[in-house]
Amino acid sequence: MQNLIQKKTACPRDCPDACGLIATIENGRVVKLQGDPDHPITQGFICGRTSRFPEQQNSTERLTKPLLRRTKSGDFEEISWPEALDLLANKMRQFRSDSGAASILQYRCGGSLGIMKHVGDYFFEKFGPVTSKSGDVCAGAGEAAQLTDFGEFDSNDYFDFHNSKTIFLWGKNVFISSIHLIPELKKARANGTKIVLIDPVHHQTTSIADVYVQPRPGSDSAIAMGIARWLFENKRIDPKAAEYCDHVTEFQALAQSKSIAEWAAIADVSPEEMITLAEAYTDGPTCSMIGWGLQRRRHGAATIRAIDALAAVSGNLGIPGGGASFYFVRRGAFDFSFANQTPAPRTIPEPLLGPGILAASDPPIRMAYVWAANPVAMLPDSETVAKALRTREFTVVVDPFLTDTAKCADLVLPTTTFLEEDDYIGSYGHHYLAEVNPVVEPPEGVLSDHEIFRELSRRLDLAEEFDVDASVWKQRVLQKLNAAGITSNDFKNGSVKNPFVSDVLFADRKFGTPSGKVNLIHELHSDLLRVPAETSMHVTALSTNKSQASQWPPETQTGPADAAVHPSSVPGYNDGDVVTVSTERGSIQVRLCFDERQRPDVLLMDKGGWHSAGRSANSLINAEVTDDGECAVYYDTAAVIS
Ligand SMILES: Nc1nc2c(c(=O)[nH]1)N[C@H]1C(S)=C(S)[C@@H](COP(=O)(O)OP(=O)(O)OC[C@H]3O[C@@H](n4cnc5c(=O)[nH]c(N)nc54)[C@H](O)[C@@H]3O)O[C@H]1N2
Ligand SMILES: Nc1nc2c(c(=O)[nH]1)N[C@H]1C(S)=C(S)[C@@H](COP(=O)(O)OP(=O)(O)OC[C@H]3O[C@@H](n4cnc5c(=O)[nH]c(N)nc54)[C@H](O)[C@@H]3O)O[C@H]1N2
Ligand SMILES: [Mo]
Repeated sequence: MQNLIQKKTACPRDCPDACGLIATIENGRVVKLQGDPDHPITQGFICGRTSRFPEQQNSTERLTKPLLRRTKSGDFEEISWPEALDLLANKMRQFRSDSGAASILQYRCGGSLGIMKHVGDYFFEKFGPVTSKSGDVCAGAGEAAQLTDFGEFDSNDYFDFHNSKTIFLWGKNVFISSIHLIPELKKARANGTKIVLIDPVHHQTTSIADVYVQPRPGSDSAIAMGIARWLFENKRIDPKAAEYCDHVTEFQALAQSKSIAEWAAIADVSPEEMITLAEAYTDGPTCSMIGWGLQRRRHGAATIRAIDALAAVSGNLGIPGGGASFYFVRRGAFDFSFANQTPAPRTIPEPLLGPGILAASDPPIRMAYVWAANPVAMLPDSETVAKALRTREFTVVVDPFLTDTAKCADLVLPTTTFLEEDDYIGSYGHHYLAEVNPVVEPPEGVLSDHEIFRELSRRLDLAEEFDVDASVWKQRVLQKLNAAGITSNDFKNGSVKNPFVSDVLFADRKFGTPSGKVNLIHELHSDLLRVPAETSMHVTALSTNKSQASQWPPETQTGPADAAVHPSSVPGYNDGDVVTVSTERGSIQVRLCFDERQRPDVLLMDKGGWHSAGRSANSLINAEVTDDGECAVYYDTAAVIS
């Protein structure tokens, strides 16, 4: 056990838990990752996908040389960094002077939630600004909904649910997406808190739920309305609701426009289940923990608004143990006052990236710079995204690995992993901030995103601001915290709690809306007011504990992907059959896995399968935006089996 050293860092992978990590290093290689026992959320344990990450970190699949395809039909060849950076800088300058900076698109997603990645966005702002994305495929609908309702989106303290009598998990699989909630929810339950799970997909979180209902996908607004109707009928509405909510009368009229049985029918639950839910809801304080899945649907924003309204009229906002928690303010403690001074000349809604690039004109998108993202595998309509990137005059992809997206590039730049990064993170699942430390050196020939921008800045007359060490930017983003008495030293031994948040959000019942009151939803789209005629299966590709989005070990990406279905939805087929799933977007082969616990209208897959291996669910998914917030409609594409 000699030569082993341990260093602390934090995990900037796209996950609400944003863990504190302890890396064990042997001869310059990370050999083990563990949870930091001192981190208040991590409490010493981490997920399988990240504890296994050292294999990916040290794998021979890591890119270490820039790769260039000199002609569209040619193969990649290794080139030197100076050649790669000169070429890239020349292209950027050329497109900007010929067609304007709008002819360049920069796109990044969840490869790292590091705060320093925003400095990269700012680099493109100062160079251009260039075309960028609008909306958010991950959480856009829920964020837009809560902005409309409350004027902001944040949550009570992470541990506040220990004050709840009832916890409603609206479409949340904590066994995959928030594993550090598992012991805490178990503890709450042991102390008498009731846990209610509402999820069309049967999964492991049912094992810690006292009540489980499995409604029709996309029907949570009907559940919220059914519960609200029961609350009005049984006089369980907060008598003071009108003092801090607008539209109480109209909301009541909407909830009472249908009977409880009618709302139950829309949600495909029994009236008895609806009443059980309503009774549980009134046994408060009741905290609504709203997952991210249910808003990635056509009416995703309205869904979250209905849940928000229920929390408001029942008196559950602004009290310990209450709340409608969708998101925790992640970046708010960091200072970005220098950025976002000049708006992008053009934006493309993120879910429509593929068709949007192809349709853009005046100027067309001539160049794309994709970093910390794998849009071919992860955005809807994989094939169109791939085509859009392949057909640009110059596409650059920056990634540690040769992903589906990198394969569409003209130039691929190898970059660092989170174990080689120097950064800060916040979290969208709690209020702790942490420092990301380079625990090892990157492989020879690999530059961090920051170093790439630094090199480009020298070639693009931006050196004065950008040719500086990462530490300079890290100081700059800390200015707001400094003013609150927190310095970089406070991060050295682990996490720092965001000093700008309160334990109970909206304790004064003042909201950031124009009227200062909650803006209750009082209209629903006609689709949400009737039992849908269509009953076909919908492709539902969800997070899996085996990977972070498309970041799978390559050996897992062979053969047809698994698709779990209820046997009754595929008459004539057997468990294990390899079949074709087709949608109006495309088709792929899958292996059927029968699961009697699932609804017949759901075809369940792992998210993040590789397009190049024929395993990407997104080659089946329509590119479409949600009712608000430009989130992706990931789970509403109907499929047939043949
Ligand atoms: N291991 C692992 N962890 C991850 C990720 C990963 O890829 N792998 N991804 C990360 C990312 S990018 C994010 S955004 C987070 C959150 O990642 P998500 O996977 O979005 O997490 P959940 O909030 O659990 O939301 C998924 C749940 O929503 C449910 N759902 C879908 N539609 C509906 C509906 O109409 N109604 C209701 N009630 N429920 C519905 C699904 O059945 C599922 O159980 O997790 C992160 N954590
Ligand atoms: N069908 C379906 N599709 C989905 C979802 C779903 O539920 N169903 N979930 C959606 C959600 S919630 C999200 S957030 C998106 C996620 O979409 P993405 O963020 O595009 O997903 P990843 O596959 O994690 O791709 C991130 C890439 O960044 C690379 N990377 C890691 N660190 C760095 C770094 O420091 N710098 C650079 N340059 N690269 C780095 C990784 O190697 C990886 O290839 O996917 C969405 N797609
Ligand atoms: Mo996400």
